[in-house]
Amino acid sequence: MHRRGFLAAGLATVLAGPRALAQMKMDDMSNMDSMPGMGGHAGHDMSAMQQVAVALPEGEALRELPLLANEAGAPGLFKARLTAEPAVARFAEGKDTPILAYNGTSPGPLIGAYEGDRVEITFANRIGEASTIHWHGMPVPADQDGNPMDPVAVGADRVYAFDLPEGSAGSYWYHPHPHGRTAEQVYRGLAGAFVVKSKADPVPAAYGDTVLVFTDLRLAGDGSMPDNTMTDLMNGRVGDHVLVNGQKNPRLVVGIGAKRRLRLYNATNARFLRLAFHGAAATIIGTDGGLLEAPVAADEILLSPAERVELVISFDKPGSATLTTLAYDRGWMGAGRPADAGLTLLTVDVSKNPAEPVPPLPERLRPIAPLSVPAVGRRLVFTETMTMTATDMQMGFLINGKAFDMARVDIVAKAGQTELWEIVNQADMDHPFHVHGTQFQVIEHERGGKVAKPPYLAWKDTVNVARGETVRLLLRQERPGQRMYHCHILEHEQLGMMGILDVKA
Ligand SMILES: [Cu+2]
Repeated sequence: MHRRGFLAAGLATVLAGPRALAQMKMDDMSNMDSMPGMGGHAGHDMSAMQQVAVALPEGEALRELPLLANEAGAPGLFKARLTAEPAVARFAEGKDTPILAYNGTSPGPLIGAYEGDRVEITFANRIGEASTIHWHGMPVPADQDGNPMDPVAVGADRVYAFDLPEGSAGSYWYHPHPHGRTAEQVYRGLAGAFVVKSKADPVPAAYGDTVLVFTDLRLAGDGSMPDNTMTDLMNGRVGDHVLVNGQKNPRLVVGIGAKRRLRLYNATNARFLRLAFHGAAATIIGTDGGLLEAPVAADEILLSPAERVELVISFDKPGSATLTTLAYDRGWMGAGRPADAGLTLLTVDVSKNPAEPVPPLPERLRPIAPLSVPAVGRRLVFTETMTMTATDMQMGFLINGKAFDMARVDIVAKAGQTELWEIVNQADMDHPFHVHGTQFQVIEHERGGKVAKPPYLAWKDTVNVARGETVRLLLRQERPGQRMYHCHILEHEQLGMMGILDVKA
């Protein structure tokens, strides 16, 4: 066996070599063979990047996400059923797209509950392979958090039950987290938003509360979703269309002077969204784990995979306001870097008719207590490797030199103890770091010897660690049990960039 390991630094050179290209083509061809009905679609292999994307209709009225109905007849309880099953969506005219859906829709239904509520959700797995539901960012017990160690078998039901603590209001989400199948189940459609609300919300109700879930769709000529290619496994899957609540560039109409509260979710597998509002002023009011202490004006926002941000948008100019993407270089391996700048994700028509007057945004939103002196320090180093044999090429995505092993505990921690985590990205791509079960506070970014503090204190469960960057954060797990931490480019998580944190009581 001829087997060699390549360090990340050598990766680009190796990919440019003819042998690597040939191997990747072979790999994509075998993908195609396993996909019935693919017709002449060339996939996204390295030699066929000029493929024409299927056109999607734009400019339809923005659909609000369907709400998951609460079946509990009692106050303080949220009870419902989420069934994951195959469904058919119509993204492009005349083309049926087989997808995976929660309760028939993708994104899944919006779950809205209040701080203090008890949540009991029965998950019915009808997708034909094991799955779980992970409650991304939520302070739920470890055995209710949909770990890969707790699969829900094909055809089985299981109840996820947890209490939403006071102070937990925030923009969370839910998605599968089964061993080795997360990336595919998510890009095929399984993801939804879970908003925990506070009964004493300082943001004026007149702003509304609109959830915008970004997903990333790739369609073959026949309307089906192609399997992941080698390029997708390396970079994470980036599709051809960024959708908002399942629609391409939908339209919203407001009167001049209106303010809108928007919760933006990056539910894509791997697309980095550097966002800007044109024609309207954006103010950040919250992050993954809820409101900031005070609003912060923002010209642009980098929303890496799995991150969320809460905005208030002021529509003070008549005409068309748009939410668009700006260029962002997150490190791309090989050919086929997607054109990520200049996409219009949402268009808002601001009419000359004045909106009903609304109260101003309060100057203070809520206090955030800074996490204090850490008792323990940890260092997690992200690297990428590639192994080539005569017949195969495999990417590896490692933390501290190791690929994920479900039978191995990587870190043992103590519940209630504050820790300093240093996430060091020595790889050639950005990797958004996520840890389950809690919210953390980023205290420092370091790059090229320069240390910068974040512009505001915030609760986060996902933070981008740019290539060559070190991010330092303070973290405290309150509940015992095993937690996952991983890169939220789901293909990277699947290829090893994940570890297990065991929190002892
Ligand atoms: Cu990654």
